[in-house]
Amino acid sequence: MKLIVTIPVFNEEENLAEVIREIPRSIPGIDKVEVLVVDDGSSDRTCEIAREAGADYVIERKRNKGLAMTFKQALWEALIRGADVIVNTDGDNHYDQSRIPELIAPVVEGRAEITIGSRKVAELDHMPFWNKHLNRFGSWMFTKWSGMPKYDVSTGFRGYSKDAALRLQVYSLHTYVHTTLLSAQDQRLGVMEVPIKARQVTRESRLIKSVPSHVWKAGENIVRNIVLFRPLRFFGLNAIFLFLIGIIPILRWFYLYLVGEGSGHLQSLTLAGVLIILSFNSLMLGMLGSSMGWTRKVSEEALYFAKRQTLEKIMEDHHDE
Ligand SMILES: Nc1nc2c(ncn2[C@@H]2O[C@H](COP(=O)(O)OP(=O)(O)O)[C@@H](O)[C@H]2O)c(=O)[nH]1
Ligand SMILES: [Mg+2]
Repeated sequence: MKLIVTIPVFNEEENLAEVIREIPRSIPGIDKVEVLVVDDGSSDRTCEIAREAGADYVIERKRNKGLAMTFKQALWEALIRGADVIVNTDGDNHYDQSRIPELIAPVVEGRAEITIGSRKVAELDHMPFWNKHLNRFGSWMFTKWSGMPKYDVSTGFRGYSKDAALRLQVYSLHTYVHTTLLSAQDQRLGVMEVPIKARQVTRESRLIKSVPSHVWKAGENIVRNIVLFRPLRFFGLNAIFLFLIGIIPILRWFYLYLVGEGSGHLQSLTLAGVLIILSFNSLMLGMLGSSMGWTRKVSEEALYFAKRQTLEKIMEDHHDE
């Protein structure tokens, strides 16, 4: 069984060597551990440092395409190099790589297809105030909307089975953390949390250029992915909300009518009518989104089989060489 640890990086010359060196190269039950770095157009010495520190594969990209696309590529690059299990970690030394054996254990034993190296964000005393509270708010919204258990959604330290890596979809250009969890939930992949500790990172975040821009991008990402994966829940809740506030003026009017004061109240009845129409519209959008979801699932299934076949072919050709 082969484990490949993938690290998507962007200008990580300061910390990458330490990260790579800390990755355990022998793990019980695993025959081979390899490290694969995907560089996203760094302008510093990241690639050289990755090689010097012992990365088995360094994939260099000349142009920055963002973390989500790089992560997606990293999964595929690991698969075509024969990975049975994949761990993705960050290049900033935030996570303790010595926890990798614990992180992959449920995947290796077949108890889960995806594991999440979960930090206790509430207890991270070194996370800046705004990052921490906005992170917690984002996670709370995400949990409420998705109906998922309360995971540490924004952690990048995760383990994936080969099948999960083939099946996961990344519907984002910014961060992959939310979209992959929703995709896992959508396909009923088994997700488990493994508690880990995270270190303080002093360098500036590569992902969070400024707090408002990150809130905007991550917020947009979450909303779009919820609309994509849980349309009936999103629009249905909206429909119920609109219906409930729309029905109040009608009930009020009905009461007044019963007690003989039913004339007038045209304004509130008009508002009620508008709200109820909007509520039905929202429900219809939910139904439409849900129908489109089935089409998406069919395409995803077709893509999964195509990728699996391509992978088998690549592995066979590799054996023949
Ligand atoms: N490929 C790629 N990786 C990125 C980009 N931005 C951040 N990363 C990497 O993604 C990981 C997480 O980024 P980081 O700055 O630590 O994000 P934070 O921990 O959420 O603040 C690190 O390994 C970064 O090198 C990017 O634009 N492209
Ligand atoms: Mg980080």
